[in-house]
Amino acid sequence: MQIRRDDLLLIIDVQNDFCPGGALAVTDGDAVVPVVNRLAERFDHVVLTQDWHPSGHSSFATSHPGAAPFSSIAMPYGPQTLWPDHCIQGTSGASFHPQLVTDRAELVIRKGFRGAIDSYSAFFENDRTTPTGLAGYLRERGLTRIVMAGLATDYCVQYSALDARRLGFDTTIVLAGCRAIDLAGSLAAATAAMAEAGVALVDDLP
Ligand code: VGL
Ligand code: ZN
Repeated sequence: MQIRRDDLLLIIDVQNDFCPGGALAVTDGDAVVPVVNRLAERFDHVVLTQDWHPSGHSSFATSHPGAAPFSSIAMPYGPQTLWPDHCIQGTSGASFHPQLVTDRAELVIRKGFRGAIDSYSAFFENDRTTPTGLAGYLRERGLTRIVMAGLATDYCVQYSALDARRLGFDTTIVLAGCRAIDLAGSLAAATAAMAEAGVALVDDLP
């Protein structure tokens, strides 16, 4: 694709807890930082998301006695994977990776800040109906094409991309700028679901 002036780069959750040494480290997660920085220089619109949980969040295994991290439970809004405690508001784990260049970001969407519900997607919480406000922002600004990269391919990037398509945005994922958690085949499932939904999956931008 050819980058246009009204294209948006949406950078998902490039935070310390998703990088090596973090509480929910994604293998090679920090490798996305130079790729994303290079992409950001080429876009006129950059938006970041930040996973931002209160301590004791309902997506944490520690909030469910006897439950193991990476197991799944039934929540009122559907199945929910339980995670190690991560991205707790105000902690260094929740901070952006120190080498991520955030200066040109025009908006930071924080998500997962309600105790009773998780939010993988930049657009909707995990009930798939409670909006974060990002779609309204993009519509009001007249931005219709989204390029995404970040962490993790099979969770927050995938959910954001599927919601973007559902909302009618033209959506491209730059795989060189993404890394996956890959629980039980979740990366292959995510890749198939995104392709099926009309998300363009590209290795890098020319
Ligand atoms: C994420 C699991 C829990 C992500 C966030 O950014 O992909 N995954 N919270
Ligand atoms: Zn989270």
